Amino acid sequence: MVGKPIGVVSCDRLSNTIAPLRRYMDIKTSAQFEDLYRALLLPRLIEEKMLRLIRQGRLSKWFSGYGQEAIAVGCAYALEDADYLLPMHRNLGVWTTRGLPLEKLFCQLMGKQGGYTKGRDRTFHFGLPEKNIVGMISHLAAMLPVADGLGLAAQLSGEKRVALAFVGEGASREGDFHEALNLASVWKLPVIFVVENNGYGLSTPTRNALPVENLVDAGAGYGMNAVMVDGNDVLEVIKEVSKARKYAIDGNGPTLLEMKTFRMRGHEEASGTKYVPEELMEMWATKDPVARYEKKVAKHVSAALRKSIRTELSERIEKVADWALLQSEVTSTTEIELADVFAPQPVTDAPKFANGNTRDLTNGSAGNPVNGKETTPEKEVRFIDAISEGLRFAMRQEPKTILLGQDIAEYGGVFKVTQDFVEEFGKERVRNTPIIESGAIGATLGLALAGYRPVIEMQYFDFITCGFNQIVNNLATTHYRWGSPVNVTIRAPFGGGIGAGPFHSQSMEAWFCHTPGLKVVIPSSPQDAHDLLIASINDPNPVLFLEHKKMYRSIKGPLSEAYSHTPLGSASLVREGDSLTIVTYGMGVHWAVSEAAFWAEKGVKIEIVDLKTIVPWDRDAVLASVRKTNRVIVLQEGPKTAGFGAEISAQIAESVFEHLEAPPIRLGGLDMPIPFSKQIEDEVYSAHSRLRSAIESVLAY
Ligand SMILES: Cc1ncc(C[n+]2csc(CCOP(=O)(O)OP(=O)(O)O)c2C)c(N)n1
Repeated sequence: MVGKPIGVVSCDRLSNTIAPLRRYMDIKTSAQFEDLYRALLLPRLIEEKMLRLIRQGRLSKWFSGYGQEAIAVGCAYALEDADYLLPMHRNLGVWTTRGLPLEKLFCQLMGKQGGYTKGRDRTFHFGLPEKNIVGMISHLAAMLPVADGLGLAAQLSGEKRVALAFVGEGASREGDFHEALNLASVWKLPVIFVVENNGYGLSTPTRNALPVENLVDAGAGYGMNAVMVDGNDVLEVIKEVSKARKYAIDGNGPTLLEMKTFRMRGHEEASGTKYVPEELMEMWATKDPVARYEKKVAKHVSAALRKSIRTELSERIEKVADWALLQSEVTSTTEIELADVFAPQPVTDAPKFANGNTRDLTNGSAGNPVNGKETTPEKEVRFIDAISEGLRFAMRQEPKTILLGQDIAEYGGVFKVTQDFVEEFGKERVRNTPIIESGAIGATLGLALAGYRPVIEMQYFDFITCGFNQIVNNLATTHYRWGSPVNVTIRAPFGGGIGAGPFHSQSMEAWFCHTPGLKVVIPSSPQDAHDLLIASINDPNPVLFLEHKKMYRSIKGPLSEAYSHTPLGSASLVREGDSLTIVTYGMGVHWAVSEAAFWAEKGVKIEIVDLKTIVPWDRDAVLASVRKTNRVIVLQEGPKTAGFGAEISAQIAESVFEHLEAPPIRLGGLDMPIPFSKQIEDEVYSAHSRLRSAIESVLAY
């Protein structure tokens, strides 16, 4: 790679930017050594400036990478611009080496107007798609599975690019570390995992957290290439990352690089280093990466030149910092903030029809016995078949639709939703994952950021808890924090009534409704399941799509032979009435329909609103119905306390109180784990067993 054009870090006084660097696998000429010197020195000098600002009380918080610059700079330097970088809290050198305008970077670091996250997230928690940098969340190790997804995207598209993710040795004990390394190795993904072993995880020394002396020894356990690197030698970092990159793009899979270094400052500036023995600090001070590099390349970059570079960069930093400090604090409005929680939905999801049919739903929703008006032929299908068909449609519609899940390929999934999919779409697009919910969900984020639209199947909804962090903190927050849409659909068979006990029966949708940035869909009819699944996959936001497993084979209904866009967030009036409204979703719709038939014989007309999507939910439809009937039961299958029904009920009370002739009643499962015994589940736990008496009391009020 010698002979690539030379790039120089320069102060471009016109554009006020530091020019992006060029990268070399092999640095030989004096100009190249000078170029790298500038790259290494820049984050050091910015750090020093930030530390001065903290001492002056002009900056609130700072996570220092002082003494560790060779790692961030070396990694970014060794990669191509197309490669993905996933930096952590001590990796300022990633940003500077990728050539960000210092003005904007400083605004971000100081929380000023004009920063990358518009004041929505702190210091280094932001991604920059145009620079192929993916932003971290606070949760340690959570970005490692995301790197897998980016690597998978590169592998699927045949692009020669890698994803490099950083993690501290402390965070390497998190499950995401193990899940990510495992997945990358099994799928031979072009990913480089860089462990920055800096001696401490907050106050805990490495020896108290790791059962092995060297993390590279763990590489064998993942069947992975693993190399120990002197993390304070920028040339060695560049050499090893370059080798790992070549190894990855040649199709050999991931590499684990353990980079030994030391944290020379407190965990964050305010916390100090009292617990670190003096001798350690002194010993590592002798290995300072900037001083070492200066010594090593003295004959290429003279003392005089180094001095002038230092002066030039320092002056530039002072100037930018002074300017940034004068920028205004971030301000915004409710409208602006709420508008960015979700990526805007396209006006239509413009389906490319698999069979050329179209269907007009403007007069109502399909599968809706009251106001549906079908214009194309229908067939009678089971709930599960409608889901399979919807999924198949989405797969045909867009080749970037990728399915992931446990046992979903040849086996067809435990419920057989993806039976025969491998035959039609191939194993690249229908992928069995290891048993790693968090690792696999994290990987879907990477795929989505790279332009794919992954659909992941949870084997059972209950196991989604093992991937909770990725969903609520990573998928759901990304668009709001730094603007990248996250088109991921998580399918999950949920619900009880099948005698499956506490861990295969849960309806815990409420956990996810409390998570801004995530949509939650719960269809009750085959047609809705089909159409809403396609709409979910077309939606540029993370969507949790819950499929009631008891309904898979017990519920049948018409399915139109064509697809028409059904927007997320609109409810159906399943049955019209005037005495009482039941607002519900999922299995509750079927309970309500059979109960309404019973009351109809007594002349009581019950109206049923099927929400279909609970985030966002159709408030207008609910309130309109309650205004009409003046009595309401909100019915859910999951436990009553803090269930989603509580939200609906509260909003009814807040908004149409004066229309109510009885208090809004919430009906849900008992607040207890779901019992294995069918008798206890059906007759004690289930809300269904209490529906009739609830209706009686609301009518009698
Ligand atoms: C999941 C999670 N647990 C705890 C924390 C709080 N925390 C932030 S940094 C840190 C220490 C991290 O140590 P290490 O991974 O070695 O990285 P270093 O800070 O040393 O670079 C801790 C415990 C967190 N951010 N995320």
